[in-house]
Amino acid sequence: DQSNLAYSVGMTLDRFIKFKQQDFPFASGELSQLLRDIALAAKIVNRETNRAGLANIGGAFGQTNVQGEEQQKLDVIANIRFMRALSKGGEVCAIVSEEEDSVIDLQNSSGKYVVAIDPLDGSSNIDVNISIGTIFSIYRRKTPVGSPIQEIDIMQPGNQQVAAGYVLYGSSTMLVYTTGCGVNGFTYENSLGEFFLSHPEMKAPKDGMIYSINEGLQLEWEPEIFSYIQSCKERKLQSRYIGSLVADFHRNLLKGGVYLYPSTLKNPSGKLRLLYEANALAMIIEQAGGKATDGNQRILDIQPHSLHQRTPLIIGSEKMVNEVISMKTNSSLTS
Ligand code: P6P
Repeated sequence: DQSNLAYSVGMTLDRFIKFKQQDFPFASGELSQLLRDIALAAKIVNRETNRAGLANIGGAFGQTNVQGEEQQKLDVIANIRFMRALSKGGEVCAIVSEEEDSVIDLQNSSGKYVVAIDPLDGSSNIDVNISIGTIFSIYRRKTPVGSPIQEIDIMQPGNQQVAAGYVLYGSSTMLVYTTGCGVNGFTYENSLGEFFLSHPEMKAPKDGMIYSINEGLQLEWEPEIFSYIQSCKERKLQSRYIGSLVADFHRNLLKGGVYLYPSTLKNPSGKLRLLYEANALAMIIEQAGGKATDGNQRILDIQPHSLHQRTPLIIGSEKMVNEVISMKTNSSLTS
């Protein structure tokens, strides 16, 4: 099939980026370089993740991050690695990271791009050897290159992304990304130190048999979420929830399904972060023919107001997301 062909003809990420740059006649190669910088950091974090159990770096680091969560050593390492790769690469002027209280201004007078990143999402799964992931969004700065970074450069809605992607450190490590011309998946070949095109032109099935939600929070769900999950059970759909967003998202993208993290009593705006989790996955799923909403509006249209703001997230196969939305419409009509 195509993936074996791609592997056999050695379509590496590097070759693919170069090949795809032809889609952008005016491209100057800076975004291509930025994507390579991200892939390099992913290779390094992949190695650290695989060694976590042995090198005793999987345990809690004892410090807490801006989210007040116990910071795992790998979180710290991943954040450092991606920060270093992005600053050394020379294409980035500012970074928003889950692990940093405020915007990191790289003082780079020639950097055109702003990156929002969750260096290692789902890090509570590290110690139990469950897949974890990196999620990233890439924006062009709005103010002139070389001028001071301003809020308008950072608080951009997801519909302004020039690229978005994730790395899944799982049974194999994959890099999946889009630059607005479809979604492509690359699998890492450890022995060669290369990502190979394994999932060309990924498409989200329009419908699916899988729903992913933390059922433990059922008593806190809004009525339309409760109704939708009830309907899933009546239709004997499969419940699959790993507790690692990238892993749940990736499975649902490949097989068809919907992931929901609605508002709860503890997190009235949901738990997931808009800038460096929801926006990237929303761009990917739309490019693959799926949908992403906060229950009221398209994720990509949400105007951010703060770095670490949360959003409810309903994301996956188009038909399934539409069913959740229609539940909400019905419940608001009948209430
Ligand atoms: P809960 C991991 O902490 C994470 O950010 C996502 O990766 C995951 O989908 C979600 O939170 C799990 O949250 O409340 O169900 O444990």
